[in-house]
Amino acid sequence: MTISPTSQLNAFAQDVLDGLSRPVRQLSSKWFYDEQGTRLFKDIMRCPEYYLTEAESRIYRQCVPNLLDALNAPAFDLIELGAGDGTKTQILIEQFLTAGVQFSYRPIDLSETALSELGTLIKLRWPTLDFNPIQADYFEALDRLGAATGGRPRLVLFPGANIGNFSPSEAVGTLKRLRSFLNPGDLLFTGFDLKKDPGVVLAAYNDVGGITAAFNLNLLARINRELEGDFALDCWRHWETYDPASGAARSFLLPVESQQVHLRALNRKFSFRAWEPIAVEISQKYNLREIEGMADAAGFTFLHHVSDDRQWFTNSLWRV
Ligand code: AVI
Repeated sequence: MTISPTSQLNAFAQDVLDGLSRPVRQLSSKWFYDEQGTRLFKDIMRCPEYYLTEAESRIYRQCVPNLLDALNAPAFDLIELGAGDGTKTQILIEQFLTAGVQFSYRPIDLSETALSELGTLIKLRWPTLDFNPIQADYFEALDRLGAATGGRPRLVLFPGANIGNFSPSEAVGTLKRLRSFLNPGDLLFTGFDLKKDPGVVLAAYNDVGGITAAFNLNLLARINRELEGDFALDCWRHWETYDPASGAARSFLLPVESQQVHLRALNRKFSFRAWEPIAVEISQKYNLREIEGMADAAGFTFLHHVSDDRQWFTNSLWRV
């Protein structure tokens, strides 16, 4: 298979080509999540060092009265951006049902596998729940949903510190765009990882089992698989940095020796010097004040934060 560099380049190929051609090489973390990457990310969420998932689950166990109070409506639409396996959301669903409110559940995810697994689970647990998944990227899905809700407010969940995988300025742009799809009175509940002991952050992205390393290296393996690349995977190392001033945790892939990589499907070769990095992910950490400033910059009204007891993670509730 040869993908023509002009017309038929798919989005992945185009992104890889652009990213590897930059003076400081870069690959987007959005490409981590092929089947293998999705499996590895599930394993990361079970790592004892990766505190984020458990912290947000604890928040979900306690935030429902706040959410219902802010919604102040007998019925609403629950929209989830990046639903994944929906484990945490089930904590919310259970409590909404116990509270006797009417709601529909619209998870949005790019992964068909994730949504169909979620569907099986939901149908089994709550067969009568109004469940309607959308397989698309966030904005395409919101566009498809349209503005008309029959007067029901929407509660949009943006879980898992996914917003941290954008730089702060990209995050504000994304949140502004998100707001443009919502109606006055709609709510956005976003998970943010908080600035904390740098040792705790670094450990979360450097688990002793090496799962994060395997997750990041899978991106090169994916290039090998899908673009007929020949990255010598054994020669690459995962490297994590954390800058406590900016709050940016960054992941890099580094070759231990110089090498030339041939992407046969693109008919392109890339030379790497030893230890020349490829930047693959930002996982931005914030403080509460910075988050409130983002709400403002994106045109939302900040309502409140629900944080875990260690103040490691927060879910911030904003209104349009
Ligand atoms: C999905 N995202 C919020 C994760 C994070 O923490 O940035 C992705 C991840 N990368 C390495 N470990 C987890």
